[in-house]
Amino acid sequence: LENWKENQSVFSQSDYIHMSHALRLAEKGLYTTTPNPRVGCVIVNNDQVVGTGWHARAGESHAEIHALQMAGKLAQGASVYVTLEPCSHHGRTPPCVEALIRAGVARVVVAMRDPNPRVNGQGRELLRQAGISVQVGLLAAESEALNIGFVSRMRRNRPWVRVKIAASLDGRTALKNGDSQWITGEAARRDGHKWRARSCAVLTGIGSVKSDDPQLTVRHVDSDRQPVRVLVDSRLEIPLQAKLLQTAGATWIFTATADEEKIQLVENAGARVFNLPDNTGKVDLGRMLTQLARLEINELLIEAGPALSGAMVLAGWVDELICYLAPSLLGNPAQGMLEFPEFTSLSEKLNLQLQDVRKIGQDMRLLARIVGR
Ligand code: AOF
Ligand code: ZN
Repeated sequence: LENWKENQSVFSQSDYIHMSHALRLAEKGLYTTTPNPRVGCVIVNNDQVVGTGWHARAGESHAEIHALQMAGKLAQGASVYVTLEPCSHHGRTPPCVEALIRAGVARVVVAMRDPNPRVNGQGRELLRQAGISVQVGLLAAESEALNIGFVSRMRRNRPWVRVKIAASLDGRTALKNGDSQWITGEAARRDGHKWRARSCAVLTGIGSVKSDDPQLTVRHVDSDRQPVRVLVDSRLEIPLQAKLLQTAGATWIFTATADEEKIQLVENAGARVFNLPDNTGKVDLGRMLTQLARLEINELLIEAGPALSGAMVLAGWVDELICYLAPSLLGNPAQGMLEFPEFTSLSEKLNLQLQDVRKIGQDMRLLARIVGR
């Protein structure tokens, strides 16, 4: 509503309604569009919705093309609401601006500029040059939130990184003897799979492979896409029988060893190996993120132990925490959430901004952004 007041000179209430509709359509691509953004489009002629569309999969038609096909001749003189600036480039598909111009639309309302450097304002420019009225910025924050990973990859050259943690109310993620299955209930675990399903990749560490032998696949969610599984394994210790190598799906392993023989064995088992050492013999986590962005990873979900999660958080690479807290207490000898070096002043603490708190089954879920020190 506040947004509407600010922009009311430009956008009408019905503009808001149609753009909200377009955003709802865009959301249908939550589990499928990656590495492309989630985009929706609504075409309105004489106050009637004559076309709707959303982008389903990279390589397939963009949202505008689906909506234009549905609208047919009624696109002539119509207003188009699209959650991302229409593309001007020849990617896997031809430019949407050309299709919009050909269809003779009168007005295009855009939620957000396309941060892709191949578009980035050019779509708007080409539409304007063709005499089409273009307005950008309606519900921009909502569209950006839906494409937080795509925006991060385009603007920062790294994925949007989330850390998922399941713990007891006193913040314990496993007993001292390692037992951790299960601390949270089934509803929370199902919810966790939704975060996997929308991610391009799920990352874990060698410690978790050794103790839990996870599959890191999406289950319990209606989605036919599996995220890439990423493993940080500095000394390349992954057993060849590990589920990460034995179950179908892509597995990428980041290591700090140049041991060609081991690398060959693991690659023969189907994984892709990246050797990215830092100067202490561990994987260079910052370069790993740049590499993941280069490989078109938008949203990265970390489901790892306290050492790797702690290192990522402390280095400032983590944007968001998804924390499930079970109504149970495990006491001090049990393991904590994140391994940090000792802080001797509270000024060293990491500060978060709570985004959402809710009950899921019997557990509690907190979403928080890491804002720094
Ligand atoms: C749009 N509408 O629905 C989407 C857009 O390789 P391509 O041809 O699929 O192009 C992908 C790029 O197009 C993507 O990186 C982003 O800049 C834009 N996505 N654009 O006009 C859409 N999904
Ligand atoms: Zn397009």
